[in-house]
Amino acid sequence: MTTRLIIGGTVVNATHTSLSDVLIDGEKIVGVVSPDSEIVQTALRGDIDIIDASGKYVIPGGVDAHVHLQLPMTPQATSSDSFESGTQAAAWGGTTTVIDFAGQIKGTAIPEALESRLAEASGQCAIDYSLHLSIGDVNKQSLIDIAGLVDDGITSYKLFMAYPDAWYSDDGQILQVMQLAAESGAMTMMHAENGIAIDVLRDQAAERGNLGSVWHGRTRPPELEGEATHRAIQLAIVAGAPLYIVHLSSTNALREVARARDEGRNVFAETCPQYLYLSLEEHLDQPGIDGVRHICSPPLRSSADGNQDNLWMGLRTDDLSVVATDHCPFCDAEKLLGVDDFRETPNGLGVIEHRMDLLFQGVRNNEISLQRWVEICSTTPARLFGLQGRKGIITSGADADIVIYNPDTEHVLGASSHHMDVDHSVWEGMAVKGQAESVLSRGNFVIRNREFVGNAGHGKFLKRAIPEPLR
Ligand code: DUC
Ligand code: ZN
Ligand code: ZN
Repeated sequence: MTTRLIIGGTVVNATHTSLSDVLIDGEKIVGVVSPDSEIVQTALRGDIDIIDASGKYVIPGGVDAHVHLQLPMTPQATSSDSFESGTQAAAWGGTTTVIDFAGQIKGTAIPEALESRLAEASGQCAIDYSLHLSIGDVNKQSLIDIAGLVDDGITSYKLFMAYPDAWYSDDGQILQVMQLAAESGAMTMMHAENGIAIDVLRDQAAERGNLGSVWHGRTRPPELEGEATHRAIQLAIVAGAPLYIVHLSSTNALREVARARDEGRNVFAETCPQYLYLSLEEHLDQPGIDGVRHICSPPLRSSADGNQDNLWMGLRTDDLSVVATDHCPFCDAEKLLGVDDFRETPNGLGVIEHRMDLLFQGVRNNEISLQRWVEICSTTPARLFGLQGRKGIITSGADADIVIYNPDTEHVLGASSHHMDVDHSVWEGMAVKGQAESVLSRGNFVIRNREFVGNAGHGKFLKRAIPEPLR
């Protein structure tokens, strides 16, 4: 087992920042100690790998709680990052844990969905990974199967109020699943958009010949995200279950979450970098390939009402608890399927590599504090999804998932330099300051001084504990 000592850095946890050295034995952190402590002096006299982090931040590896690698979104389009390429790209950006999804499509069984997704990921990942379950068919048998999921370490599942022809669950089905979650302690995640109303708007737009990419946004108005978020919260209250709203994009939905949290409910929400930085006017409302590259669901929102500013504020006030990516990239050939009809575009974009850097710009711009950056990108997602104590924290006993982050490195995001397996970037030309310089996963270097030294298969499947959803 290798012993390593990270010296000279500023250790940033969600709760405090300190000038400490970090001692690693094998896969675990065994000490976060003062540089002049006896333990450091003894370690320095031994056979030890010294990592100099002077002038850098030493942060817990990022936990991206929402990604879609090699997801067959439609018969014609599978998200372009594989488990191998996507987890490598995540590591380049300072993320050391990803949670993807196994999907139970209508008419299929949950155990098979899980088994096949686990087989796809096995041996491919450069960093640790886990799976939520997307539930597309709530019936008698699936309710039995869902109840047993926690024993397999799957302690969270996603339901959909959108997509009536595919993933949709009605309110009764949602309530039943939430009742199970209330019993088991699992976390229910919700895609909160009113899909029935959205489908009416989409049909009406198409009948009028409104098929450009901006109509993807105009037919999914923020009111229908707000309404669904409200309804999901009420159902969770009735069931007595905690609730996690995924990919929250609008002020309308944020208000509903804030109100519930003000009432003391165990309601949480994640937003994504694309909703913090990109907008309907500037990015989605473009002709041709430029527009369809920005189609994701929920859609990019208008900036006219200060939506992005409100989301940053939500991160400050803790009404938004997590930033995940919903990484789901498609190459231009797949995106072009919808260039004449937005409804044919596979939804999603690529961001897994850039989440930590994009949110660090929020620190630089005084939108969030350094500790809050760590909290929303690592510590809270670990806690809400049953990885508390293992991931998202630099403390004795935790996995040695650690990033040496250089706050002074300037770089420009774009397709020629990124490691995501997608042939364009919605972040093209964006200049940022701050970069993961070295990345350790369970004590092993994945990135060392901006060189990839990891391997597919290092990443282990994480069976997760019951989440700790207390506010
Ligand atoms: N929801 C997701 O979480 N990801 C991709 C598309 C969607 O609707
Ligand atoms: Zn969704
Ligand atoms: Zn998603």
